[in-house]
Amino acid sequence: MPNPLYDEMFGAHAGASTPFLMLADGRVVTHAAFLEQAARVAGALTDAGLKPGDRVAAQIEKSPEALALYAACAQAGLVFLPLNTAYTADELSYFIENSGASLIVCDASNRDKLEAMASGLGANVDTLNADGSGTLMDRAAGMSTSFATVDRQGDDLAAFLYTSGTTGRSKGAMLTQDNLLSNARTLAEEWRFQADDVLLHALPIFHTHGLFVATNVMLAAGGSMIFLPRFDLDQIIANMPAATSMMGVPTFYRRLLGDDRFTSDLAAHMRLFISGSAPLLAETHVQFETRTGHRILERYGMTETNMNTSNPYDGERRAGTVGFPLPGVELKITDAETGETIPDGEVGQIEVRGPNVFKGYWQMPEKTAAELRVDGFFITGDLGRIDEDGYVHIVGRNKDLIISGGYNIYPKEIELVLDDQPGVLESAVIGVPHPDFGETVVGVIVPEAGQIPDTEAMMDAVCQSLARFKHPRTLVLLDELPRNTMSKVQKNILRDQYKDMFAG
Ligand code: MCA
Ligand code: AMP
Repeated sequence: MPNPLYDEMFGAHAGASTPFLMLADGRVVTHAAFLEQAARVAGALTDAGLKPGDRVAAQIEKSPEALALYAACAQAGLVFLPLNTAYTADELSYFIENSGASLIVCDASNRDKLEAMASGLGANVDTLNADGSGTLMDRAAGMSTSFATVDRQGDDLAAFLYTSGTTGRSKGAMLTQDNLLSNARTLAEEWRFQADDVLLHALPIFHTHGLFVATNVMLAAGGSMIFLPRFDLDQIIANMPAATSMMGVPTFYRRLLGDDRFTSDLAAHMRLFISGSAPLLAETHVQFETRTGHRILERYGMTETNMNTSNPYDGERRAGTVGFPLPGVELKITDAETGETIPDGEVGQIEVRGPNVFKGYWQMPEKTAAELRVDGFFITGDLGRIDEDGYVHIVGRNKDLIISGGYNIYPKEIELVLDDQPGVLESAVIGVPHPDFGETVVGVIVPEAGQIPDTEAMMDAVCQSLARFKHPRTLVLLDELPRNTMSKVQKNILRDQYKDMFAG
């Protein structure tokens, strides 16, 4: 009986002695060894009483074992729920409670904190550390290297990924086996990945880009990855000669261009550089080509949809655009008021439909209905236009979102914390241009009459509640926020006022 995701992505490599993961310390994990380890982990998970459809939340460092947990969930029919390692206990408790996760896998250093939380929510806790040690692997060591793959249908859930919202409440995007599989197949083909490809992998594996784009594409192609724990310029430069390709957020490419060791010689043998998760400035695209002769291939996606568009592998990779809808993906530009399709060339909201589009938000039917139309089109919240040659341009966002170094930050989440602080009447959080991260966070605070709020105490409160990458890099005090005639805060005026604060 089938399990489409496991069978095609993982099972297809059973017994293969080909390299899958090449680690910074020189170790190589073959496909066969990886799958044996995944089978052991699947055994440990089911032995602990987990049943198909149960959620497994993981806040763990990047490692081969962490990836084996993803494969094990696929094999055992469990729903994998990866979580950013930067999330605080406050953030985690919401995800765990909302998802109803049965198991939380975390670093041993967080065990006590998470156990206290988990016991109230009926979840168990296992540990998995960056070096592959921990209770999960201890139990897995006693399991068989073969595991009877659990039957699944393409429409069954494979993963939940939490994405924040404009109301400040995160939503669990439910991704099916077919969502992941269809996108991996399409991308591997569109970008011509083959078994002899070696991907330089320095992205985190708790978001779509590092897990479902980079890793799934390499699994679909049967290639290998130089699997680095994080983006580190020295490591990237040292490992590039052994790679054929790289995927990254624009910050990766800006940082490479800022290093003199990154020369055309170093990049000459590379087949492909891909960028996504945030806008790649046309300027970065041009500088990269001038330095290396390579035109970065930019693509566009979302947590809810995986990848929607891509610049062509053959043909012109047009700077400042995200290319064409992928095969099987329909994309239209609509009027935000009427939902009607508008003519090419005009700016409107981007809507997409296809096998890549998620099933909805976990236990949030109203939010699902507000964004996912009954005819299957998903309203992305991005604003764009299609040019005369069919290239899609993203020109802005219809949602209040900041993207810093490829991480999404919803201002509302931060405003809720700031507004709660003593002496604060109200706040507005905005994104301003930043030379390294693309955008960075600024908090604008309006004090209550006669009050001078303690900004240090405010930052402490933010640290307590929110992940480091969401923290405002500065707080400014203003007497009042600019508002339009409808009393809506005009963030565009604030963004304009502070746009040069971090200019490089
Ligand atoms: C780290 N910091 C950040 C960020 N990353 N602050 C804001 N934005 C960030 N992205 C914090 C650090 O904790 C540190 O705090 C300080 O900023 C500077 O850290 P630095 O050493 O410069 O950062 P880093 O550790 O080198 O990380 C930067 C990074 C990393 C390499 C760009 O953020 C990264 O790997 N980003 C990739 C994100 C990603 O995978 N996104 C895909 C989402 P302190 O000052 O306390 O030391 S999936 C997606 O978007 C869709 C679906 C798509 O289309 O792909
Ligand atoms: P998320 O699903 O939360 O990880 O982020 C998805 C959002 O990232 C999209 O809705 C876009 O706003 C943005 N995004 C992803 N890729 C690109 C890109 N190539 N250019 C511009 N924005 C992008």
